Amino acid sequence: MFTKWLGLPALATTHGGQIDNLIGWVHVFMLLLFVGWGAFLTYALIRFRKSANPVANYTGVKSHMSSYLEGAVLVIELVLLFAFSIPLWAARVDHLPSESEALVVHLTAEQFAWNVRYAGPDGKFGKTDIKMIDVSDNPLGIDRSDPAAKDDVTTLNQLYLPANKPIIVKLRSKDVIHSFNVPEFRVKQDAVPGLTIPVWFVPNVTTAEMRSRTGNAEFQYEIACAQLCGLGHYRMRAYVTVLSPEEFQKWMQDKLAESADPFR
Ligand SMILES: [Cu+2]
Repeated sequence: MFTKWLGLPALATTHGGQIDNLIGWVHVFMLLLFVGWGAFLTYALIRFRKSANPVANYTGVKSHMSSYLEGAVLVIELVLLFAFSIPLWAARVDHLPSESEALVVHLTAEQFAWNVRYAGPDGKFGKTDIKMIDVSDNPLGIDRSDPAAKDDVTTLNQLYLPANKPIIVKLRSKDVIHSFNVPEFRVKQDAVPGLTIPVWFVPNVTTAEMRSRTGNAEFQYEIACAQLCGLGHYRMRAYVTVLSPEEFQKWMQDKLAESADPFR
């Protein structure tokens, strides 16, 4: 319900609703606080105006109302933190689905592009070597002599995903801090040089479905780099295409055939 009220982007992952609920409840409580403090300020301005109180009152307030109110605000904030935020954070960050049930994708950010890598049919990512990095031919330095690397599939700025399957994106960066942000997935995570950071989600609306839902035939999920990462930051965007599991299989087969025979 909050997704509509707050005008948030359309939802396209299973956990997205929880994030929107949290954002929504924070808005509701902040609205209550705003109205409450605003009313108190107005009351204080009128009640303690100079003309009604020519002489200072040395006794001060005797009621404990303000302490109770502050206690209530504290309780609400603790509920937000412990009942909503921390469990949601734990579910998103600590409890990753097992890699055998998920599709693992390596996503390596660099100035100013997103390198996508799939393990291929063997499910194993082949070796990489920094010495083999070639900006135009082999941006990830994949060692193709490693048998596990032979069927690895790479793409540039195009992330294809199957719907209704847990996806684990392993984020890396080759140079500076970038950020993986797909608004419809309610996912945003920095890519930090030297670290491999997993992000997981289950996309549940295919690109085709979203196109018919929004009535926009050109709709694309977009990765917008969410950290100012250099002069070319504005053009560091990539597209995410969510396919049905069968379409994804077919896409993967085509990619494999293409890399086996690049001149076909
Ligand atoms: Cu960037």
